[in-house]
Amino acid sequence: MKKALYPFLLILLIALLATACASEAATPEAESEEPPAEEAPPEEAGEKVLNFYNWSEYIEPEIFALFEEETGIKVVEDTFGSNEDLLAKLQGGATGYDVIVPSDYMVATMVELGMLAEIDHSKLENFANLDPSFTDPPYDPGLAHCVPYFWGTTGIGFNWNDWEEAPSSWEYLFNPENATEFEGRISLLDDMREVLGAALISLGYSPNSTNEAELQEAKEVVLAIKPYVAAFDSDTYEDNLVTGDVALVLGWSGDVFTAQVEDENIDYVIPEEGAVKWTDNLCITADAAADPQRLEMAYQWIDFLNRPEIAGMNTNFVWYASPNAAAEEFIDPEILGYEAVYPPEEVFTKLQFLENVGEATELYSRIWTEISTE
Ligand code: SPD
Repeated sequence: MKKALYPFLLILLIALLATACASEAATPEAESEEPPAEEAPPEEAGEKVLNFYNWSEYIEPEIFALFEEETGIKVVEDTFGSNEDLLAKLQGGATGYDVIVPSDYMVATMVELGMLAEIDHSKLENFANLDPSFTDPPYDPGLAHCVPYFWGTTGIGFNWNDWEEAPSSWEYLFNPENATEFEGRISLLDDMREVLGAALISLGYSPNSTNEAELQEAKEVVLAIKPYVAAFDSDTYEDNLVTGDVALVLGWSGDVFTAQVEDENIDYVIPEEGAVKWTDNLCITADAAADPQRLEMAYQWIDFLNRPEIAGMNTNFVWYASPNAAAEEFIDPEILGYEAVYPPEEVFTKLQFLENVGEATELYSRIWTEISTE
């Protein structure tokens, strides 16, 4: 054999050895019970998937794994930042969502539009765990369509490092003189009903006003502080409070409390003039209800979330109040005793739900667009 052939033979030998090792390594995989995903797409493998459309950062992630472990159903979560975004997405033709989480007034709107299934309470073993004060809300009498998931309030988040006294009136947020102190460090929710609702309350009007003159006044209130507003943001304001990028926010109770866990100087106040209270609700889409398998999985998911220990675990993570009375024993006593999460009666009476304002929704949208573009 010519010496010149040695390198080629060596390469051939190495290649043969590598192939042998590779096929040995592949053997156990080939014998494993689970075929690689590319050989068996989820549908063929019978993988059960439930599509959940939820507010951002609004579930203890471990719950997905617990549910899948028990039922074999994989929950795929997608998130939205406002009720209007949720509605637009569904009206835009998204038919794949099984369980969605609209707030009170949006439940009423979606029922009117025929977008939600009726709920058969007998399919929900844990329905009885709900606090009776949540079982007959004005937006969904008798909970015919949805099951409340969390409830909370919309108020003012702040950092004690910036304040000597709590900013306990809407005046603190909407007063431009005050706002100049926090130039660029104010954040408002990216949510037309919440922002205009707070401005309306600050003026002494109903947050559900359909009166154009009142809404124009509310618009001026918001525009007056707009130069000092860093962002209209519903997703990251709690992080920005922690970093100090914002000093004053219009925010949702639990989001601000999760910021407080990071920095104890952060606090939340429900203004003395009153504020918006809300529930977010687990609802089955009409699309899912048309398919018996999707419908069944949706019931399983809603019922699982209403198990006392799961609902308790969820509140301990997101810091929003649970409408599930049986969950109380699983909720951290610190959260239960926190008046800003579970407001006392005298504060509770000053809270109002946002309502479906019907045709005036267009007026709200127009004013919201004017605020955004001015
Ligand atoms: N981070 C999720 C917060 C969800 C709050 N939903 C409030 C809706 C009020 N209309």
